[in-house]
Amino acid sequence: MSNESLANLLREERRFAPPADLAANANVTAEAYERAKADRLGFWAEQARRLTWAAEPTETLDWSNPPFAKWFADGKLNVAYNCVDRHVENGLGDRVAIHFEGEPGDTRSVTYAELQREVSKAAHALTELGVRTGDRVAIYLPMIPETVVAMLACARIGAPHSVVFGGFSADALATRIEDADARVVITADGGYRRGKPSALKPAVDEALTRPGTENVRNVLVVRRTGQEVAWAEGRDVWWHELVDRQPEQHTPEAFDAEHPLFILYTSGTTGKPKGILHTTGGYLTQVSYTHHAVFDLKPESDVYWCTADVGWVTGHSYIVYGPLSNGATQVLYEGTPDTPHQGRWWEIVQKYGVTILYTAPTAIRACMKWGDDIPAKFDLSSLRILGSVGEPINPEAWVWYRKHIGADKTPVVDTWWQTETGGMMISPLPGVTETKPGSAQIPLPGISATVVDDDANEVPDGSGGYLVLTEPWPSMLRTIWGDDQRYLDTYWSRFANRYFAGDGAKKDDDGDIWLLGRVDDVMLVSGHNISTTEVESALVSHPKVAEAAVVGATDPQTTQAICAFVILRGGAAEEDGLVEELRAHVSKHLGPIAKPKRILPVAELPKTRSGKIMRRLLRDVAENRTLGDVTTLTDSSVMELIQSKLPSAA
Ligand code: 6R9
Repeated sequence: MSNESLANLLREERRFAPPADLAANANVTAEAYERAKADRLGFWAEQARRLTWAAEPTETLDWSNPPFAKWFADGKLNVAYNCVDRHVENGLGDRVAIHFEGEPGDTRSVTYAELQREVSKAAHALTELGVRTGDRVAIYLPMIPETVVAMLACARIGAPHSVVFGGFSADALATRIEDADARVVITADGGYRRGKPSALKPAVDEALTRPGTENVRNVLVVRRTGQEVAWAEGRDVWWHELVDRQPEQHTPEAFDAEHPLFILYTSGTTGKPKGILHTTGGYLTQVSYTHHAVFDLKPESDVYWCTADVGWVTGHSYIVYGPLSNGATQVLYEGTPDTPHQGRWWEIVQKYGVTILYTAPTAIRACMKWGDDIPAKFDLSSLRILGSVGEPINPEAWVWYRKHIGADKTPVVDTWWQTETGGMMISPLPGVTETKPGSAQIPLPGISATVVDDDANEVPDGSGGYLVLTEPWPSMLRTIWGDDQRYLDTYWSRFANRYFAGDGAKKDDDGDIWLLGRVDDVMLVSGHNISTTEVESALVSHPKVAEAAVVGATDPQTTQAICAFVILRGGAAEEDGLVEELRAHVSKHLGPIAKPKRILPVAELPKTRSGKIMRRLLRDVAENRTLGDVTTLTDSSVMELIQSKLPSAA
């Protein structure tokens, strides 16, 4: 990247104050920032007391061997006890923990008392299979209550889990099983997606034929769809046969605060996936606190719904560990948003009276594309807070979300964080912050983040650079599983004593932070660094554009030329002159330097399961190269569709 900081092109003037009643009753007020600033470690020590410890920690942070952190190191606790048992002991056993909604329409409500029995039985079952404290368990399941039970059962016996997306291939699963050296795989016959059963077990069977997976002794199989499965006698065990016959009581053992809780693999653009390691006490402290603060959770009255897949870190932190440690009632939905119709999500909000909704910009843009009339058919008046995560949210999508889902009154909290950060880091607080569409705004209380230039100097307000975290935080990754050197190289070597997040960012004139996409995606056009995010947001602000992905393609004149792929709204047809109109629109909003050289209307964009656009594949297309690794793509046919459109692009 050249020395010139990211161009600061986008201007956003809209502001939204917190609703007065929310501000008056907010869980966290402005005073928290002051308190955390005055005594950051004291602040986190106080948040750790949200949890129930078997041995209270006396030490908050041990940073004597940076960047290898130890938080609350002499404390002991059990995560499953904190997420389940203590609520039952507090008389909340009858509270619903999970309202499960299967894609075919089957439903099941699981109370905290039932969850305690299920987790206890599953913990005994894993022990019967020989799983011991410290052994790794791979989980490859659809979005069903057993997935939550399986994760908590692992946590209960101190066996770190490695959840692998149900959509990943046998190869991807095998690599992850091998890297973590898993002893047991928990899977299902299949799950429901897009109106039909889709199989999971065959991918496990295939993965276990690969070298490196020999240490898997058993496969525990949940029956979800009832489809035929191949069976390896002696290795495969039905969940309902093994788990159901176990005792309903199980004594949780307390583990060290730094005992490994889970490994979660991030795809990365090159090289083998990185196994991000999270531990127990600090992780649970931060996910519990941020879920309470950012969603203003009132567990006795709120119905919370995070639409993420549990195989994404968002599902770990904000379906399983954050909400359950807070005693929340939540919705768990198995399927896709448009099955059997494009109003399915809004039907679910109406049915359960969802008050807090947490989703990703990709889903919001899909809903924009389907049309405003669809959510308008449902009663969404229960909603009081809307959250966004996964990508920068385009200001237009933010405003649409607030207006069409949030009745133009609910705060939208745009939460920036990563698999590596474990929990939310930068976000408005719904009862405190005057929000700005498109900006994650300020570090949460207790979090230290800033934007620096190439030489690690903090940039002044109004300038762009790289996002860094300047102090350790409780839910930070502890290392990359089995590869401390890669941990140092990836996150701690770009700038001394700063965690390098890999994201471009800018500070606006008020000092608020705007995320500008991955640094690898930044474009260099005639000597200017231009963020893909800003050009995409300018395109999405055009009434005919629902979604846009922008890449820099090698260009003899300008180093890189901006190439945009756009999805038109509501199936708007591609008209003569539209491409010119869009180019002019970007030029007007951001300046001529940001005007795309090529704009290509497409039907779909390549995305990961967490909804992130895979720009590197689009760059391959734009530069006429053969495609790189597509194994983490949701739907690989999308690329064929895009390539077939290419000849008309120039
Ligand atoms: C939680 C999660 C992390 C990367 C991150 C950034 C992007 C996530 C964002 C956001 C802008 C937000 N990202 N949230 N960018 N605004 N609110 O997404 O984890 O899958 O590891 O991805 O996602 O680029 O670095 P993960």
